[in-house]
Amino acid sequence: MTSIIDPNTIGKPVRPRRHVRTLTGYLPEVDASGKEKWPKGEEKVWKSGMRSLDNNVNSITKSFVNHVQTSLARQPYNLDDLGAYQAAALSVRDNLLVNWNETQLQYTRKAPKRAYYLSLEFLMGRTLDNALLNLGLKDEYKTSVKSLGFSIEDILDKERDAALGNGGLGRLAACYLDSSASQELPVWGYGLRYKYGIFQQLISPEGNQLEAPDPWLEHQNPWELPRLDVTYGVRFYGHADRLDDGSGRAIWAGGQEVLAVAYDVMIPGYGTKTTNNLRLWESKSKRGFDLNSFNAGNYEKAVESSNSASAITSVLYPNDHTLVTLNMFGKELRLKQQYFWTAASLADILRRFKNMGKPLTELPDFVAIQLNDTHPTLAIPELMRILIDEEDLTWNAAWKIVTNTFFYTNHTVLPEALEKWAVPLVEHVLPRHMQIIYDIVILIYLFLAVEKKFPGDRDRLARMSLIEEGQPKQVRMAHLACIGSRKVNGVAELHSDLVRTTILKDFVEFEGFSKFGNVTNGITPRRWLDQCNPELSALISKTLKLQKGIWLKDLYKLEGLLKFTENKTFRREWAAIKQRNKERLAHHVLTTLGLTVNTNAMFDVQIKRLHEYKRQTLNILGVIHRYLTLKKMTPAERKKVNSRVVFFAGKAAPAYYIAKLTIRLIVNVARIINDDPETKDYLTLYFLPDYSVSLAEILIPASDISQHISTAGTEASGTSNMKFCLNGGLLLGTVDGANIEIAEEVGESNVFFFGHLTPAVEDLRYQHLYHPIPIEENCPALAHVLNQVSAGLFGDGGVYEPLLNTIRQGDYYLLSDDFDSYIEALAMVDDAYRDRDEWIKKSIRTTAKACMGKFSSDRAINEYAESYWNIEATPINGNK
Ligand code: 26V
Repeated sequence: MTSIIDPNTIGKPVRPRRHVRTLTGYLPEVDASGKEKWPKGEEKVWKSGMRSLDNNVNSITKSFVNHVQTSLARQPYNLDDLGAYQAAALSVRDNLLVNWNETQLQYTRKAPKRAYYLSLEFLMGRTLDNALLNLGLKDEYKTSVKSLGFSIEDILDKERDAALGNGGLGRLAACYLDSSASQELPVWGYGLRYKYGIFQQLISPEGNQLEAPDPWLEHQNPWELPRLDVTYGVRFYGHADRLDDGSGRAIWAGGQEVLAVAYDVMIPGYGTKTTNNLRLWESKSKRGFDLNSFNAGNYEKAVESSNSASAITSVLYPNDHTLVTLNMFGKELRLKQQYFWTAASLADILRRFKNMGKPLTELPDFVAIQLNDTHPTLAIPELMRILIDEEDLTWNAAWKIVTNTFFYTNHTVLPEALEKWAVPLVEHVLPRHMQIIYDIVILIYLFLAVEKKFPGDRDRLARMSLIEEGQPKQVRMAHLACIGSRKVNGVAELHSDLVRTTILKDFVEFEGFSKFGNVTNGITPRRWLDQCNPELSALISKTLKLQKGIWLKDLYKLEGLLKFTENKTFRREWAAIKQRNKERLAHHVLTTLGLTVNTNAMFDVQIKRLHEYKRQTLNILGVIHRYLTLKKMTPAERKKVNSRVVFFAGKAAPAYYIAKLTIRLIVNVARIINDDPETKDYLTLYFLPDYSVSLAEILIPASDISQHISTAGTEASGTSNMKFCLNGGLLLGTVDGANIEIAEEVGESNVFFFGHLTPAVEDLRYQHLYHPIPIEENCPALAHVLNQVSAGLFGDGGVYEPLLNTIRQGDYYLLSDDFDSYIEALAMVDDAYRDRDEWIKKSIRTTAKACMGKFSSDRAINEYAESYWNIEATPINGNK
């Protein structure tokens, strides 16, 4: 293929920089020595932080009406809730913009070291409520819209979730952005602006999950700023020719060139002026459509390149099994997504760095790049390519810069979830990067280090290699991320230990223990307490006699609640709030599904992606066991039973058959149980469709007990466990992930643990495989439940056979080994709940202790800032 593209434009801003000037009479003139000369009166305004909008109720109302008439071009006497939401959002956005501008200006001037969080997923949820709370303007807006005849709750409810993520990994990224801005840390996020977020989940009458697209950008999105002038070219395919001048350089040319366009999302800190940036890239064709084909009457061909370019950011991939089973076309597109995003982000980061006029060898002094899982690992060979091919650095100099700039967080040790890319595919899509990866293999592994440290240890070399042998050969992204980073971490103590002793063991022996750390995940208390549970937040402030602005930024203060566990009035208020949150959830179920929920029962919640390792199946089989037990009881016996309502929510990856069958079983069990007059006062069950951040905000505050019951050693951390605790919900869980650290904080008497421990898991799996015991012997109670399902108690039993067989044969996730202790743990929960007063004390202790400071994302992000990125808080002048 001949190149019609100038290779020199790749990675460079496509449009030349414009000539910019200062608004005269408004900002200081800076003379040659850097001295500022301010226009009269302006310096005081700027430095006192007054360069913000006037935010009394009157001016808010004016700004609201103004946006209705101008930005929205609507009549003020003809406005619906959606219009009101948009006007309110635009008016709030004005505040964010002023702060955002000031923050970016000061970052440029002060030039602190910055961190960049590269994540393929940012599960932001809704923004308006969060922005109002962070800006401290909720009351003012409430009053203002009320005076205009609207209710703030209805307006907030009109916003669609920004659902650019699958689950925990994407939500963690969102919490970290909130904490970075709240801690005044110079952190930017980089991601993709998917046209469609995670699919919408519908449930068919038979109980099957159906997927529908999530056109979240259907209406104008007030929270993003299109930066149509911030664009970079990104190349795919073509050919890479090494120069034979001994420099190691190559020229990569030809192929397809796609344009990356920036969209900025403002990230306000809580109670600070700092407003950071999340930059999302959209792909589009560089040349629009092909005029020659168009003129020749071939319209399809004319738009082909435009379609293939915009396809890159069209949809977020659901993770789990679709990634494993993707066809070649899907795999190629996902690889293109990853490269498109890392290339555009790196080009942008380097442009900003270069504007400082520093040599590239100083890049690690000013830039830290965090790789959120292996998805952005191509950034490592990409930075090598830029430094060697475009900047003329030697291999060693480039490698030194790279390995001091990147940091890698691992989020799973499940072998099937570790990313690998087929070598022929990488060679085809990114020929130059494949060369660089091979160079790393040869130089680092064979000649430089591994071979010297462990001479002749061929097995070790093969285990550690970046390339896995096989048909086809595959690039192991976790190895590349590890070898190319300065530090590596897991997301909870147990998980980080597993990373060090299993998947990256050889690397620990090679590079030393100190490169491998742990940063236990955290959650933002702003969204996950103040926003989702305003009544509890108010009670805490009243009880601690502290403004919420204080304790929401120092969650360790919650320990002060401990001494109130013995205070009856406080306990009553605490319980009343939980009750109202349960009623709020019941109201939601009534209005969305038309079903009535018994709010006098204990609320038991399991909400997370559907996956065999998370064991929703264990939960539903436990529910069936309870149902069968209730059926055997006399009415008098039943009266003594603790009433329980079980909630499930979560999406299954579209190609994950077994997970979808689990949903079907849950829905059909619910249908039978909820209708059974003998038992329905004691046990009911709901599957709430289309799980989202906003749904979690309703479910979590209403929970008495929540389930985190993964097979030990499989859940890296979990973060919803922390959210439940913060809202006074108790945990039922396995000794896995962050459950362990939560129990350490609160004391084991406030957490209900069950199941085998991590070290036993491998042996049990071995036993299942080589010395299987029939399930009737291993766990008769479970065998009985399975037989009832097979016999058709919940509709055609045959449908569920493939699901039941995963337990009967092999039982990889050890349901039969943990079932009995699970049922025992549930009985302990019932016992504990019977003593309601003691339960409320446990609930208070859980909020106060388990989730005091440790599980705030402020703590987590500070650990990254101090021990990893080496960045410091950069207060913005005039911070509130
Ligand atoms: C991906 C796949 C893809 C192939 C099939 C199986 C499978 C299983 C899991 C995953 C997800 C991997 C990355 C991930 O989302 N990890 C989650 O990260 C959260 C934030 O650190 C953490 O709390 C969760 O425990 C962890 O599962």
